[in-house]
Amino acid sequence: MKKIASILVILLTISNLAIVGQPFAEPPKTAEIKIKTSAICGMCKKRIERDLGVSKGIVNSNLDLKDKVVTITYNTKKTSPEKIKQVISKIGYDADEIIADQKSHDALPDCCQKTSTMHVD
Ligand SMILES: [Cu+2]
Repeated sequence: MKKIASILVILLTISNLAIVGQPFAEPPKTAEIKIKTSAICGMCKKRIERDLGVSKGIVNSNLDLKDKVVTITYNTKKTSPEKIKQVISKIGYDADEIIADQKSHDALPDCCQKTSTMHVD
């Protein structure tokens, strides 16, 4: 009878662990930020989302071409809004108060550059 009781305790402990998951790991700390960019077209959107996707600490990004605002979910332990803005600048786009890296911007296809007149609506 004692044996059964101890097996029950063990089983309960295991199922508890399974529910809690990793009991000692802290929950991932993520935050969301919205950054205004100088994106113009669908290529810009793809380029920014792709490059952000491979950047350290970025969990998810989605650029809305209507207002050119990219919504980014990031790991607060691995990156910061300042670093993310630098990443966007390095891709070739303005990010809020951070101006696009000139070299990266000039390497973009003509239609994606800020001076482009092809997309004026
Ligand atoms: Cu573009």
